[in-house]
Amino acid sequence: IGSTVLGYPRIGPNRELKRALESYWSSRTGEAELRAVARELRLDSWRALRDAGLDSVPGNTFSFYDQVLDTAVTFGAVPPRYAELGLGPLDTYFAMARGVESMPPLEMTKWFDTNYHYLVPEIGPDTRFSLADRTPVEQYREAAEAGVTTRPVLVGPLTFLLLSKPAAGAPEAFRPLDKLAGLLDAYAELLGELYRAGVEWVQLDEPAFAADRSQPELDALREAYQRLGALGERPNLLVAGYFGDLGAALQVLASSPVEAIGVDLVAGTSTVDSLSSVRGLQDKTLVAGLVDGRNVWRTDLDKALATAATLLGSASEVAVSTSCSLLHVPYDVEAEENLDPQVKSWLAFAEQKVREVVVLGRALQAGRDAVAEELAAARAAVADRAQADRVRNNRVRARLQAMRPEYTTRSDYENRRAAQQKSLRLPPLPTTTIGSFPQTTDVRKARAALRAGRIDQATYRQRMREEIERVIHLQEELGLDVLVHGEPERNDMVQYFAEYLDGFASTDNGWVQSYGSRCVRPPILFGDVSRPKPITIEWASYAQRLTEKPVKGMLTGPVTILAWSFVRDDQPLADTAKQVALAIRDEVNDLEAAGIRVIQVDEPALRELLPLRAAQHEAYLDWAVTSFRLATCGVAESTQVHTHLCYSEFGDVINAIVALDADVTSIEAARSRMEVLDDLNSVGFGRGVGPGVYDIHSPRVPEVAEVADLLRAALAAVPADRLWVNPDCGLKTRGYVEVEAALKNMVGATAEVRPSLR
Ligand code: THG
Ligand code: ZN
Repeated sequence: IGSTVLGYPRIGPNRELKRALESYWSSRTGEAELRAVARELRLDSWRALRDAGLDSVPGNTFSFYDQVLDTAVTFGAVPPRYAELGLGPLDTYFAMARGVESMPPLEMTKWFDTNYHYLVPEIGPDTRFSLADRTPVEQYREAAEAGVTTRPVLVGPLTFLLLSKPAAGAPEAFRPLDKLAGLLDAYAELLGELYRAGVEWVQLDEPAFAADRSQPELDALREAYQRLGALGERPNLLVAGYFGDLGAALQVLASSPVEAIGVDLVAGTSTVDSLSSVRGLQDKTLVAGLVDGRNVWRTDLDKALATAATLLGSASEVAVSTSCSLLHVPYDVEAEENLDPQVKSWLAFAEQKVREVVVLGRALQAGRDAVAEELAAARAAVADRAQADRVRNNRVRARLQAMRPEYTTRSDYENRRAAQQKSLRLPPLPTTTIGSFPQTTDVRKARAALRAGRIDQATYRQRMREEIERVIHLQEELGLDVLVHGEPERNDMVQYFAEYLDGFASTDNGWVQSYGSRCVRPPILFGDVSRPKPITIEWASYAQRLTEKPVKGMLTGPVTILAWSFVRDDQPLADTAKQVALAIRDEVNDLEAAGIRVIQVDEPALRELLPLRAAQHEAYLDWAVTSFRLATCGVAESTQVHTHLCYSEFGDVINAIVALDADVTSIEAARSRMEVLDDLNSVGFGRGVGPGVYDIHSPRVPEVAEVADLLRAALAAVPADRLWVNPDCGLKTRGYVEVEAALKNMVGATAEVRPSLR
């Protein structure tokens, strides 16, 4: 294998795929145009990877939406309700991904601990796997015709089933893993076809084994790779496990007949030490994930080579690779014209990481002298970053050193509640929204015009003020109780804050796929964090001056800012989190001083950053909770602290939600019919809660009766004096027509339920 990467971005260096998809979805272009764009993107990246000098080029890394959805389609696991729509193959695929008028899409959730989302396949006792689609074979041929030999990449059968959920109506005891044997038959058929097409190597991704797995799951892994390994006609198999240490799964794979194992030596911090006790690696290729596939720092090549040297005896071949697919980083740092040159010199995006892998591979094959210049350049960059003044801020460090327990505690909740009620005088079942209102074309245009220098600051601020005024008046007309300014000035809830904080850099084109055609531009957190001046006070206090009702100040919490940024790798995440928390604390305190009596600090990514292994949960939750409290505990009793958490799977973090000690917590619960409220009760959550009374992820406007029913259901679990009424997430991605109608019904339902409380 020599040198390789486990995967590559596919959205296009200038988001060509995003544009082609959205144009196809809006019927501005047809299938042929979409397929032509996709083909060009594939050819460009295959050629680029080959020309960069990789010994093995990954194939089948393209997707029109998501690789897990692709796997489901390849093996015929299309739920009947989508097949029955009677659409062509591509539109059936998009119906599963995005839904159609008559049918919601598959559920979407986070891919391990990344900010990428996959679609959750539904597997039932009746699912019949088959080789239903031959895209992996076709793309191998497509690359071969263009003169590039590729190594098709597939989601592994275990990871596929472990990420799937039981289809509705499956018996209680059914697990998707029960269908492994049938799925392996279909994989076997695909491997046979790939072999006959001339494929030499196939990569099977099994990141699910970087998380804790039961003995039956490890047994299933053994069974699967014994079975696939025993096939007579098959390519060589590379099984890649990434996002952490493989633990016991590494021995299972080493004992199996697969030819190569890919390990993540960046997130898998104990893998190198464990290798000496793994039996059976001697006749295999070890694909060493030495270059971080999901962060943007230049690799310390000397250190990587030293690590590689310690591996040389443990396997028959040591190949060099990225720790995981490069899907999680932007394409090319050279495209950034406005990045500070010093910070830029410390960075490597996907293209640069491919170069690093090639250099490491050459050094291992031909010796360090063969790449002396590249090694020297990397050494200089790493040394420059290590001693750079701008990375350290002694004031921030001293502040954290001086941190005392009272920085992270508030007075008793009952006292706070009384003080807040006196100040806010809210009716029972107070109504509010999560913070953002629809981002109109005008608002986006104004932001773009400011960036491009077509309008000046004063004009821009005037536009934003007009929008805020409109949103405040709308909320007053609707009769909401706690208002928001609507966040027209924010592009993204993390990027916006990063642009105003010291220690962060922002990119112009550093897009990373989040789901489907949607991308984010994660900021780069390179140094100690501080807030040079207030960020949101001007907008919040402008909004507050327009109304008698309380306006809620809206901030993003420290954990979410970390989760959705590229973070520094030169200090513990916990330390970085506390620095961010101090900056947010300054903003919280300034909002209070400006007369804002309700302040919401959102932590939608609290669950996402939870480590994959349970042994690390406690340490993570400890610093996550401390950071939130550090951000929010600087205010008076009478100031009401809210938080908002997305996604309703709280199981592992539910105690942490209690520990955040927010006065009011809003969560997604509309889709789970308020079940989360019982979970919260079971851990003694006795604070205000806004369970989200309608699902904003669909354009459907809820009926008054429907919302009233949900409110009554919620009142069965939460006393009236702690229940809040709100949509289940921000309204940014919706349109005004449906938002006005939905909020009107929400307020109407509240008015209908309130009299029964007296
Ligand atoms: N911000 C960031 N990460 C996130 C979210 C976020 N991860 C989880 C969740 N929210 C993902 N959701 C989205 C929703 C919409 C978009 C991206 C992620 C989106 N992006 C625009 C696009 O691709 O066209 C670009 C936005 C921009 O102009 O900055 O619509 O909220 N960081
Ligand atoms: Zn949300």
